[in-house]
Amino acid sequence: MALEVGIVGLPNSGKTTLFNALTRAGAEITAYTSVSEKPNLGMAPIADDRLVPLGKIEASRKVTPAAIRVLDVPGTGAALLGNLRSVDAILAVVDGFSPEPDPQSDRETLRLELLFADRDHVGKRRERVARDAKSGKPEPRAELVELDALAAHLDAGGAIGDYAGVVPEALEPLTVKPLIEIVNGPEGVDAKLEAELAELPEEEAAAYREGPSALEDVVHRLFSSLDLITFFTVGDTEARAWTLARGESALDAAAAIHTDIARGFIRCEVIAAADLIEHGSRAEVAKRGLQRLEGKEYVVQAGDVLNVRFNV
Ligand SMILES: Nc1nc2c(ncn2[C@@H]2O[C@H](COP(=O)(O)OP(=O)(O)O)[C@@H](O)[C@H]2O)c(=O)[nH]1
Ligand SMILES: [Mg+2]
Repeated sequence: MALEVGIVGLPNSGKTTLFNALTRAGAEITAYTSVSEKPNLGMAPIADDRLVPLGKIEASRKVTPAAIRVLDVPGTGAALLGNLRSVDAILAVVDGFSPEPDPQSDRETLRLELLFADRDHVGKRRERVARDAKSGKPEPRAELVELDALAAHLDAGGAIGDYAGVVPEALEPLTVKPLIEIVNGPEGVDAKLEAELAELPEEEAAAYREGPSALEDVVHRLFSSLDLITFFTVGDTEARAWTLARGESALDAAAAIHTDIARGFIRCEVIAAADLIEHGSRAEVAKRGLQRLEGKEYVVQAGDVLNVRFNV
């Protein structure tokens, strides 16, 4: 399952513009929130400057960056925000570009919208579970007890994030997800500029910018808040980057590539991408003793190039 992030923000804060910048999907931008607006779903490639040099070394026919699923929901109603329950993290867009932006006030409004959406969700789930509990089954009755206690905490002005009791797992509250704030404007991430640059060929966009893309910073913040790492697979067909949670094993990495590869896992050759790029070939890296053979339990390190030996 690819990592998934949801974009939230007040109307016209630039959510869809940021979505386009991240995914290059060219979704329609409207100055007003129209009722016909649908959630946008796309994949955002993650730039990594090691990928092309790695592909050159193995003469890979294709270079594939790692990607994140991005979901852009219009508006902040509880039902719409409910589409975000399964995301791993939230990107909160705050207007920093309009003539008199007020990020502090927008941030607070958005925080309350998320709180409200969670409260609404707890109430709805409580109603449903209460109906199920009438059947006398033990699970809904137990969850109802938990939900009643949580609802009382929320009614008393508390938030899910500061609740000391048990939060039923199925609830997936929005307010406890990692949240990365993006101020959209010249002082933060200029989403409109980035969306325009995303339409240009890579080199032209790079030439236009003075430094790295502001979107790279967004991705870095996402990586650090979710504690993710990148690993690579490099062969003649494809050089590819993948994401993994820090601490996950070579077997987890294999499963991210393909379930068959995980099932037939034998061993895994490991080289640091920096070593492969520096020495220019697997043979040269091996000669220097910089290639290792690891088992399923090996904890993958950021920047590892993995070659899983498997049989099916
Ligand atoms: N000047 C400027 N305009 C922006 C920026 N981001 C969005 N806009 C404009 O603000 C309006 C609303 O943007 P949109 O992405 O549709 O906002 P959403 O309602 O949050 O999805 C559009 O007219 C955009 O062109 C920005 O960074 N700078
Ligand atoms: Mg929009």
